[in-house]
Amino acid sequence: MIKSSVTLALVSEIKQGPWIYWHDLRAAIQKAAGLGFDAVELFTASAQAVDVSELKDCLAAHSMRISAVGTGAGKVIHGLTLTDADPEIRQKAVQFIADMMRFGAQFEAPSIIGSMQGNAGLDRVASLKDLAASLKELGALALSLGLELIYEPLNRYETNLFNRLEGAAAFLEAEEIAGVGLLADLFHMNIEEEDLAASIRKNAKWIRHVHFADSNRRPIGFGHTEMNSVAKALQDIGYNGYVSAEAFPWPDSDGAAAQTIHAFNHYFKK
Ligand code: LER
Ligand code: MN
Repeated sequence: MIKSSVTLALVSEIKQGPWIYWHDLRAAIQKAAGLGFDAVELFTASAQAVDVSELKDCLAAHSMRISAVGTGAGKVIHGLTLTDADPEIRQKAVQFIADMMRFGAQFEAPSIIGSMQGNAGLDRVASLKDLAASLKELGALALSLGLELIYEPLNRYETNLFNRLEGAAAFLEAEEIAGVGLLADLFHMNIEEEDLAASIRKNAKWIRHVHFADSNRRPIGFGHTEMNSVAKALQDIGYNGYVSAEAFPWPDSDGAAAQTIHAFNHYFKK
């Protein structure tokens, strides 16, 4: 069964971005549970930013789960990426992600590598070699934690590494990287893919998580992405992970969350 999730940003330095709920962990979990979401996806400043037992209590009180944890704060706050030219920075990036993975694993939540992938430098072959080495190490860690790591192709304005599911899947396969699957972010896909549903079908075996956002990154229903075929593709491939709203809080957090669960129920709870 496909499950619903909504994002929560807890990084005080970041004031805007594609997250539905902001800053208040307890209030967000309570509101998300009230609307009927299955889970919350966390964007935190670091692995230490959230008190584990407090979060566990809060989730238990509302029968909620953590769908995934984002690692992007490593780049946004600390300037770390897996493809930096400086090996010391790459090593710190791996460490930051590994710490986030251990944090998430306490909630059976996989970690996402989005902006932490960085960009290929002038020597693309060398950058891809660095990326493969890090993903191998982190994929092995994910498997040892009983999880998989989720790698996210981003649109061309955010990375020059992999913009489409197909290229990322071919890379993981060619490099024999174990323990790493893909994230299908419908916003990035709307920019890069020819046909979202066809790409989902073609790359079905790699998809571990979905970011649920419309063409303009507002909640689904507030843009022009043709969702019927996307929802049908996810259902047809037997996807049973989370569809997680990583969208702007438009018109505001509560309105965005309400629209998202309305859209989720419409497309996935028929
Ligand atoms: C992260 O999930 C994402 O989609 C990126 O656009 C954030 O930089
Ligand atoms: Mn995303």
